[in-house]
Parts: sequence; structure tokens; C-alpha cells
Amino acid sequence: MKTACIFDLDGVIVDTARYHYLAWKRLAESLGVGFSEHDNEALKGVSRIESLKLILKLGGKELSAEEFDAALARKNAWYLEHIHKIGPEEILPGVIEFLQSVRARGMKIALGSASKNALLILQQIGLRDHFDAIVDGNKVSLAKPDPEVFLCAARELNVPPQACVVFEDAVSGVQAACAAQMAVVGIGHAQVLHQADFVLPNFLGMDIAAVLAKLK
Ligand code: B16
Ligand code: MG
Repeated sequence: MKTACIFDLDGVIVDTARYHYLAWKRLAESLGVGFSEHDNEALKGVSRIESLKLILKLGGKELSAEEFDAALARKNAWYLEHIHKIGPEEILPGVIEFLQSVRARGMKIALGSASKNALLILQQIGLRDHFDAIVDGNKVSLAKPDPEVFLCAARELNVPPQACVVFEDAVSGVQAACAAQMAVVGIGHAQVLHQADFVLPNFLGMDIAAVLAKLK
């Protein structure tokens, strides 16, 4: 029996990917590396450190440990310039109604995100109070596809992994949920997220009853 839902943040609750893109592009160009929206796809769901490693690889660049940390800090400052301006209008379609259906069914709700800015983003969009537990990049050290973030969320909710349904938009996140032995609903394209139990384009017109029926 499923008693809890765990939601990824970026790409599931809110689309912050374009703000990550703008900040990574600014950083990449400051380092003399060209960076396109296509390149940005590989960074979705990937931690901040791993994202910078990918960009350096793309440009064939190397940085000292100090330069690497300074670059991470610059990127985050530029990202936060955007995040401080966002509000509830950035919540993806159907998300609020879906969260309400989960709550109405008496199920618990957690966030399982790689972002170290997750709490700030939830506060900016006014959804903080919808979550019983928030597990983000400040609480876990192993990046998706490691299952740590979702296992930690289940522990915080005090439910077994098998009782959880994860909602994820990134391939690495779907793999993390599978490794945690949780049911997983992909949000996005079925060809990309083929390891999910099933895939929805978004939450529009969906409620938790329909999801649980599909998982049977
Ligand atoms: P931050 P998610 C992920 O969020 C993003 O998809 C990914 O692009 C980002 O690099 C990562 O968070 C770390 O974010 O720099 O804010 O700590 O999809 O796991 O909610
Ligand atoms: Mg995501």
C-alpha cells in the first residue's frame, strides 16, 4: 500500500531549469566555454559540482580547487538573482491540485531534490507548508542516481521505501527511485524516462487516485 509521495523539485514542481541554464551559460562563457540549451539538458537533475565538471569537460578546461569553488559560488549567485524574483506563477500546471489530492487521501508528502536552494524556492513559490519533510542537497551527499535522497525522505516521513511513489523528471532521478525500490512516475517524455513505471507529460487533470490505479 502506498502511503507517501516524494516529489523532485526542478522540472516537477517548478521549472527552474531555465534559470540554471542562464547562470551556467554566463559562467561557461566567462570561462571561454560555449554552452547551448542542448548542452544544458545533460545537467538536469545533476548536482552543482557534477554540473561544473561536465561544463569543464565540454570546453576541455581545467581549474584549480580554489578556482573551481569560486566558479561554483559565482554560478549560484547568478542563479539566485533569478530565484529571488520568482513567485507562485512559476508553479507548473496542475501541481497544486495534485498535492491537494495527495493530502486529501491522507498520504504524506516529501521533497527529494538535489538542490541546495530547495527551501528558498519552496518559500518563494509559497508551497513550503505542503511538505511534511524536505530532503535537499544540504542533507545528502550522494547525487542521484544514488537512492540516498529518496531513502532519507522515506525515513523522515517514517514510512518504508516500498510505500513511496516518487515523481521525477530526470533520468538520474528515475534511476535513484528504482534503486530505492520505490514506484516512480516520470514527468516528461516516455522515450527518455523509460525506466519509470509510467510517464505523464505534466500533472494537468491528474490526481493521486488516477496514479495509484495505474500503478496496480
Ligand atoms: P543547486 P532537482 C537539481 O534539482 C537541478 O535539476 C539541477 O539542474 C541542479 O544542478 C541541482 O538541483 C543542484 O541545484 O545548484 O540549486 O544546489 O531536479 O533535484 O530538484
Ligand atoms: Mg528535476
